[in-house]
Amino acid sequence: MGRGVTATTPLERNSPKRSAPKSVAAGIPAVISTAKHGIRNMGVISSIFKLGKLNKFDGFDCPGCAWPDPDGHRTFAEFCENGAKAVSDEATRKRADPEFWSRWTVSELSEKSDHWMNGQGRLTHPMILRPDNQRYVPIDWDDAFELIAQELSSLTDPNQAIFYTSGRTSNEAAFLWQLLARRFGTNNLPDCSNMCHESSGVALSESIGIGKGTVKLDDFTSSDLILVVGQNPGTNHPRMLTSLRDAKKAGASIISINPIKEAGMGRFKHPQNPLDLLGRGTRIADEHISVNINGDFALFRGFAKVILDSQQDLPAFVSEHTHGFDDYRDAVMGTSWNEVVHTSGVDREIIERIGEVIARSECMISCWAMGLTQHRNAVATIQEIANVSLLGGHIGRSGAGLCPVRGHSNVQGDRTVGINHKPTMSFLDSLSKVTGIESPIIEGVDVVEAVHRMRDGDSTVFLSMGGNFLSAMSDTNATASALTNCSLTVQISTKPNRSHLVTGKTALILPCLGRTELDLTVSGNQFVTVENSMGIVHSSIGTAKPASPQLMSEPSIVSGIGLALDTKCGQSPIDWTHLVDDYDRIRALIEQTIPGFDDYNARCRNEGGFYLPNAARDMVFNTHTGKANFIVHPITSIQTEPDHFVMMTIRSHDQYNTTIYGLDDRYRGINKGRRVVLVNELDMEANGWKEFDLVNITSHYGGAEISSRGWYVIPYAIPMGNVATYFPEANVLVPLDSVAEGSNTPTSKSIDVTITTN
Ligand SMILES: Nc1nc2c(c(=O)[nH]1)N[C@H]1C(S)=C(S)[C@@H](COP(=O)(O)OP(=O)(O)OC[C@H]3O[C@@H](n4cnc5c(=O)[nH]c(N)nc54)[C@H](O)[C@@H]3O)O[C@H]1N2
Ligand SMILES: Nc1nc2c(c(=O)[nH]1)N[C@H]1C(S)=C(S)[C@@H](COP(=O)(O)OP(=O)(O)OC[C@H]3O[C@@H](n4cnc5c(=O)[nH]c(N)nc54)[C@H](O)[C@@H]3O)O[C@H]1N2
Ligand SMILES: [Mo]
Repeated sequence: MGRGVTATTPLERNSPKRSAPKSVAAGIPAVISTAKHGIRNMGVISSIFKLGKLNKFDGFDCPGCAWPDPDGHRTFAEFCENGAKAVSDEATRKRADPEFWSRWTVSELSEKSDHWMNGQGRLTHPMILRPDNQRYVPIDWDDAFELIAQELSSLTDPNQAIFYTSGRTSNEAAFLWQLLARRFGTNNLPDCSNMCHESSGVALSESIGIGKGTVKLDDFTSSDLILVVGQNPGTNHPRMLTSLRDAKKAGASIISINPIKEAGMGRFKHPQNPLDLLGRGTRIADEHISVNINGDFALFRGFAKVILDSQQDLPAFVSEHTHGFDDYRDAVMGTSWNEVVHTSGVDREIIERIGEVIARSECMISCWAMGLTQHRNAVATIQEIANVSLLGGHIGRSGAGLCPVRGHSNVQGDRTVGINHKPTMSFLDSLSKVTGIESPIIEGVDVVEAVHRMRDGDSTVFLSMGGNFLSAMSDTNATASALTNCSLTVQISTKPNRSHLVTGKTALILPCLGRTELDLTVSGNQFVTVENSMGIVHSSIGTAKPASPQLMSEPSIVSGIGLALDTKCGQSPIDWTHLVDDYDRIRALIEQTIPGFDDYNARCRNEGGFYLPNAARDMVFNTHTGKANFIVHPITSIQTEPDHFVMMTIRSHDQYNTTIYGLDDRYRGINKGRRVVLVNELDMEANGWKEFDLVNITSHYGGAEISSRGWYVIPYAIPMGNVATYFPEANVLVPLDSVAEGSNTPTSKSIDVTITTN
């Protein structure tokens, strides 16, 4: 690798420790853990102040996840342990300043762990790594913008540039970012949702005519059955546990479908409710179904068999609002129980019992996250869940619906405002009309295609609005060779990460304000807007003093690049400075370009914001048939050789994607280490492995192999033949071309592996 930099994370010298997995989520330990993080990072006073502003109407949106806040009312502060960690991580007093960057070469830094890197604190100055240099040095903002414009203008084809986006970016910054890319002439706008909920978007657009979920938060308390499939809310969406608890109290049954029993689906104690903290907590899941990794399609097909068997007449919803029922019924009836049971790994008796519960449900909500989206057949699996929901008419009805639970706090909003490598013609036309630019019409690349293009030398400038592309992407070494092949890589970031080390010949770090910080322009402190998982757009305003006077806001960085580009490539019709002086002007452009944002500036100032239109919720299905579609696929799942394992890569409790807060996974009882592989005890016995044995893992795809050494074996209650590792460490093992059909999402949850000892 150029500059002697290692792309993958270093091995861990000491073996991890183990304690019993937890069955209760949140409660006192979570409060203590929150306090610890808050206090350690920013002091008691500022910690209380900051959390007081978190997710309040006049505060900032929690950067932790995209779970919505209650409509109309909020508790003292709607926050959770992991939201608090995200906030205090941004508010750290430590600084990765020019002195820090002068102390280390990038190659030395690449030997450090991600936990250590993040612990160095906030970035403070724009920095440059010049060709053949080993250390970053400071650069003036104007010089940085000039250099980017110079590189971009020297490209012979605009598609040689790539504009990546991570989902923490606000609507305003994201709109400007796509405007910059399209003004330059490319739709190369890959984003983190390509690795995340792309499969949900593709699947639901075909099934119900909108690539988003259909439920509102209130639906949870009027639902009688909630399925939580392939999701770990206790860690990744802790505030969802409050909604599940309330749903439970209002009479809903909750079923968890997951290869492992996650703590949050056991019992839950609300961290801000003193009575809850003293008691045993509320039991969340009534039933846990331990499905094989990637066995969900078969499981839901089994449910469909039971439902169809129990239905006397065709429900009115099916005849009035759907298309394709007869073909679907034939496919379901033609599926054998043997195939269902064998592929799902779930007993027929259980499928029949739960199938009956689903058949009887009047209003069912199905929630899912990465456990469904990151498989080869992810789109088909999500469409099968949609099929099962259509059978019972669980759409457009109070208490029912489809609920893909988004990850990054504004990943859904970024898409809505135009971060899309495959934009519709109507969006492009509208953008041209409103802004005066000539929108490019050639389809852009997603993350996987972007790696291919850079690796092949077809794209040579990579600009990143947030995120950590190197570590988040699959096939770390392939991604590294793509990035190092570039002439320029630019990272707009808040904290140091590995994408600052594995870079193009020239690399820039442009440090920006975080969501918690004051964003002052000539027109005063600006707020931004974000869209949560349920399609509510609302405001977020920072109040904290910026980590460094040198920081610029994301919109002003885009404007800086835009202005420099105008100087180099000829004037564009966009008045960048005017736009970023007052974000109302950016919102006015969004309103004119994108349907659903009427009175944007007024409505985003309302307490709680406003809902974007959602046709499917109103029983209008904008599909090619004009109805909700049953879509038929044959049952599939990952096939492996008998001595192979299927590996899923998951998040621990102490991380936010590639940002590692600590080395403990408290709920799963794994401490002081992350290079672990969770294995069923019977598989350990059969292979002669003992707890903490060091093993090597090799992934297999299309005849090629990738090996990674130094993983500690941990016995865990996971189906036989299945294993789990943490992301991003295990990303090196996810083959670049192993992707979901239809969405091209890396199959981070189904990797064919073998495990060996030295
Ligand atoms: N604290 C914290 N919060 C976060 C994040 C974070 O890293 N930390 N990340 C944010 C982001 S971007 C996202 S996308 C979300 C991610 O939220 P999740 O999707 O909950 O995250 P993962 O850890 O990837 O968990 C996937 C879950 O799916 C299960 N699973 C894996 N394979 C299968 C399968 O084949 N079938 C079924 N039924 N289950 C399966 C795993 O056991 C695990 O419980 O969280 C967001 N919130
Ligand atoms: N194997 C495997 N791989 C996965 C996944 C998996 O489950 N398994 N999950 C995938 C998923 S769901 C996702 S969403 C992606 C995540 O991919 P990304 O979104 O690219 O990665 P993050 O780790 O969230 O990005 C962290 C960095 O963002 C920067 N940052 C934080 N806050 C801000 C801000 O306010 N502004 C700016 N400009 N920068 C900021 C910081 O510098 C930090 O280092 O990873 C994917 N990769
Ligand atoms: Mo995500």
